Amino acid sequence: MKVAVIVFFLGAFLGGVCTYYYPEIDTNVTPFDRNGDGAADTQYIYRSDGSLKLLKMDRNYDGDIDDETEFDTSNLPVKEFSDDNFDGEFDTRTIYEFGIIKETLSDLDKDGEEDLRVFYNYGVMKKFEVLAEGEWKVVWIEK
Ligand SMILES: [Ca+2]
Ligand SMILES: [Ca+2]
Ligand SMILES: [Ca+2]
Repeated sequence: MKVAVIVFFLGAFLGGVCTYYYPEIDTNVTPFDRNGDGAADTQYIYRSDGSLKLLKMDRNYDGDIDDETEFDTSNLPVKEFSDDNFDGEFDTRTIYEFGIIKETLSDLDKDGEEDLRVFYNYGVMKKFEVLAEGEWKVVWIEK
């Protein structure tokens, strides 16, 4: 009886673990060659329900991914990470709201800390802020 209970919980636990990891394993990766040079430079990663989960791009065709966009289950972008100096580290983060760009945070001097923020309203640039001496300062705002 006791053994059966333990086996049951062990089974439930393993089932839970497998369910937890399963969607990651099940994701379907489709490579694509945007510039037609014979080398894949784009990957579409789909969820098991068929929706797009991630779009990974090698924008400068050097073989390394430098842009990753995450999508919600309606195929709308949620977050994007980009490596804008192509050194292998993401330095810009873009946040989307209802599929439209809302905010961009960049590490311009590449010291690991974000120092530029750009705000958007309905996808239109509205405000620039830079981090100076530990404080965010508005450098441009739409009048
Ligand atoms: Ca290519
Ligand atoms: Ca690249
Ligand atoms: Ca970088």
